[in-house]
Amino acid sequence: MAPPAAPTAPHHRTPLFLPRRAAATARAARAASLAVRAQPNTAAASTSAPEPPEKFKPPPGFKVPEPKRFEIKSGQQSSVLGALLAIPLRLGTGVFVLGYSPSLVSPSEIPSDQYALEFGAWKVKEESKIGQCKRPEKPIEIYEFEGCPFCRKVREMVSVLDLDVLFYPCPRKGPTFRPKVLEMGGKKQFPYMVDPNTGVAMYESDDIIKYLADTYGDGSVPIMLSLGLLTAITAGLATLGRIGKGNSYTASRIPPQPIEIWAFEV
Ligand SMILES: N[C@@H](CCC(=O)N[C@@H](CS)C(=O)NCC(=O)O)C(=O)O
Repeated sequence: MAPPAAPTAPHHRTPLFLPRRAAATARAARAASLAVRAQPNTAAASTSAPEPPEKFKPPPGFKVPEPKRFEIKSGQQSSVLGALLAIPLRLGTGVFVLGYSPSLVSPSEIPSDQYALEFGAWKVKEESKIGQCKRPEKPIEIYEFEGCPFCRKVREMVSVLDLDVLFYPCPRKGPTFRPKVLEMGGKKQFPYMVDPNTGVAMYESDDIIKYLADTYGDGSVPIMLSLGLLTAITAGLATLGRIGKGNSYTASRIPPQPIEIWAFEV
């Protein structure tokens, strides 16, 4: 059964780069729907030719937007600057996927249908280990909230492993998903993870990170997520620039479908 609709993460993070939100929320939904569509129709298969693969189409009335220069919306500069504080504190842990390695190559080394950054006469070839890692069939479910440093650690690991995740925002006093965590795990503590692919559910950020690394990575955990108290302190300081945003519940409507956000935790 499809998981309940999740409200947009606060941001997700609303801010474009907020990973959490990494959200995954949407990606999870997308993965789930793709997984369902991928099921062969055995009855039809025996009597008729296979159906052509479904094509992705823009919604009716969609107009391709004009490319615009990057800019920060007026009035949002301080908000973005506050969020950027996390980058030096966390050394950009969630920015790079597992085994990321860029190299400058001759343009002829990049297939013509593949995008690559250009750098003078060179192109940037980007490689990672993710292609060799197992992918979850159904999105992993994570109950958490933005201002929680332990949740941030898990969101960084989600980014490192490039996972589809259904995030359930659980801000303080949040009436929607908090009670569910108490029901499922026995206590209101965040983050809480449920992996519907394996039936595993757990609290404790370090345990979740290790579980994700072992199950969907190569078993390694980035150094900035392995430093114990120092990891917790820097993750906590990284949330300071957001001055408490994403901690408390604001009355809201739950969207009928999970919101899709493509992002990563900086
Ligand atoms: N050792 C736990 C600590 C988790 C924790 O203390 N989370 C806080 C939020 S930052 C919490 O659940 N507080 C109770 C609440 O928000 O109701 C971990 O690493 O996951």
